Amino acid sequence: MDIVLGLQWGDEGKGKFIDLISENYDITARFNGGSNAGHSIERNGQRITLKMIPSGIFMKNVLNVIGTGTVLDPVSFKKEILNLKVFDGTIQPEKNIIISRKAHFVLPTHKLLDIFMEESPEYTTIGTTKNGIAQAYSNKILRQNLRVGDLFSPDFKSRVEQVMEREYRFIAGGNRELPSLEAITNEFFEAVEFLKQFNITETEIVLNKALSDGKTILGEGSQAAMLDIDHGTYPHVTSSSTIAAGACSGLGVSPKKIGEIFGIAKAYCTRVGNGVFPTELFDELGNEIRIKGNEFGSNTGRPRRIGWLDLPALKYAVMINGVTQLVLTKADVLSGLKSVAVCTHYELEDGTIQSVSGILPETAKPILKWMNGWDADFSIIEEPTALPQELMDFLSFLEEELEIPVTYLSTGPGREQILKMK
Ligand code: 2SA
Ligand code: MG
Repeated sequence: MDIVLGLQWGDEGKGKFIDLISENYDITARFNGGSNAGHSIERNGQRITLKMIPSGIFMKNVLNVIGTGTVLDPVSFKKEILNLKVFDGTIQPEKNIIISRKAHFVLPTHKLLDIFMEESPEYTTIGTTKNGIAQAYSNKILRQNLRVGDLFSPDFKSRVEQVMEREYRFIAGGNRELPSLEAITNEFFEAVEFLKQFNITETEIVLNKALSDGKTILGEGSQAAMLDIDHGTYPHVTSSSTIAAGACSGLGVSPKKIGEIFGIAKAYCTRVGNGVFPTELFDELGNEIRIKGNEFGSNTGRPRRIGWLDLPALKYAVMINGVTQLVLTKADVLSGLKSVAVCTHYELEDGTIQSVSGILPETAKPILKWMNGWDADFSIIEEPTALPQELMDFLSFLEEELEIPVTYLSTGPGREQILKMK
């Protein structure tokens, strides 16, 4: 099994890359997260953002797995499937998506709780996508949640109602305007009915059997390393395991079965939501990059924060994931700048210099290395040899620092705009 994951704070372009390489695999499998993901894919000049559906869905012969480590919101999933069918009428998602019995449900009250906690001064504001992700995962850890496979048990309805009533009461205490409990409960059960047309099964067995039959699997991560619940910039992280190890636990596949680990990084950094971001740009240049790079949340539309490439954080991400190949995206967005910066180290308050870090101390000063910028019409570049020398120097610098090869370079948002470098 190979794995694709983001190395920064998300939106590195995982969807596009998976769409490109998934034709080489028999199966793509999502191992973490839920409808908080936004994997953008372009087809015939049109763009669709996948949230829960694995990015291999456009390949007719690829089986798509929603794995055990994910949290599934049936209401959002139903909308996503209906939307996908409008986008491309030839796709039959019921035939080539299978769902883990052990994936956890996101209940409607989880989403209300997410909004409640984000807006209440009594909680730390994370800047979540308000999809109820943390609430579903925390109920899982508390062992109070319902799993997808529970929908087959006779007491499913009463158990859902019990949890929802309890959570609704908790939020309603705050004098807030809420949708009626009955309406959201009905909507949930309708969406659960819709879900029944999918094969809900022990995906671990399907995946491991596929591997022993010589089939190939691509594990698809959502969010990214610096948003990992354990290793990211806590508390401003998501609630799942976003790293390579999370693919093993989230899919039930042994670490011994892992081959290539593709890490996706942008030539600069972005992040949405709150949290530490040492290289953040607050000036007009940051704004220009945001607009040129279309850096707005693909689901929520939130403007993304922009900053220079952060090597100490990227080195940390490469290290904890064991990345074997780097896929660099959005270098084209920086085209035309006279010079570009990379943060190579942090200087801490006591003068210590740090070159690898997953903590990114709030008071650390980023030490920037300025390099010559590049300028090219990326829309006509079809070969690595046509790339500007300054960009090649930038790539060599990254390879030296990170000690891994840059094997793909994205040259624009279009599906074909990607170069195989090695
Ligand atoms: P959550 O909703 O509980 O997972 O939020 C917790 C933190 O994780 C961040 N997060 C993301 N960051 C970037 N992209 C994400 N997906 C969408 C996209 C986001 C969107 O691809 O554009 O549409 O706004 C994503 N999902 C979660 C989030 O910002 C919090 O910092
Ligand atoms: Mg995204």
